[in-house]
Amino acid sequence: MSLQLEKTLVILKPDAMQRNLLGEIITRFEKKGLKIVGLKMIELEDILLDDHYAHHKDKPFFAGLKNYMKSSPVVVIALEGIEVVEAVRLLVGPTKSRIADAGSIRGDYSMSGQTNIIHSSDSSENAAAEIKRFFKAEELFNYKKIDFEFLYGDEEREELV
Ligand code: FUP
Repeated sequence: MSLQLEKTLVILKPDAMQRNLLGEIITRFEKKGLKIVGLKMIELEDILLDDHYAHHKDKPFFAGLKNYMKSSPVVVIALEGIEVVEAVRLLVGPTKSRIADAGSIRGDYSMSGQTNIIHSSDSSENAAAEIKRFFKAEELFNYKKIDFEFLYGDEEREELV
């Protein structure tokens, strides 16, 4: 079996910003052992949101969702690791925060299925498209991190292609 280092996209939404949760959430990713390869604060515009939430464009909550996502700046983060898309979805929890497991980010910090503080990519294909949507190539960093040999075992490191 071969393993791959992959990337995923996270958005710390306006409510994470307004509720002073940025540091706590970023700390969780760092402590988990995820490598931050891109990070910036941006204001989301209609054109980006129409792409990002294209799967919801006919839903009654679409206009409200866009207004919420534009209500203050957001922080976008690209994270790297083995099977990182799945790992981050588990850390984030399901859309409806009220039923998210305690210990997950939504489970610990949110009560809402709308203002649910964070987005994370739901598949490797979507992660690749979302990272391209939110980051320019020069905003993503390829660097060596000194904890790598302790975060993954030798078998996992050898299986990396
Ligand atoms: P998730 O992958 O968990 O972020 O969930 P979705 O892609 O299904 O939904 C994206 C966002 O749409 C949610 F984070 C919040 C918003 N949404 C609503 O406002 N109402 C709903 O009923 C479902 C989603």
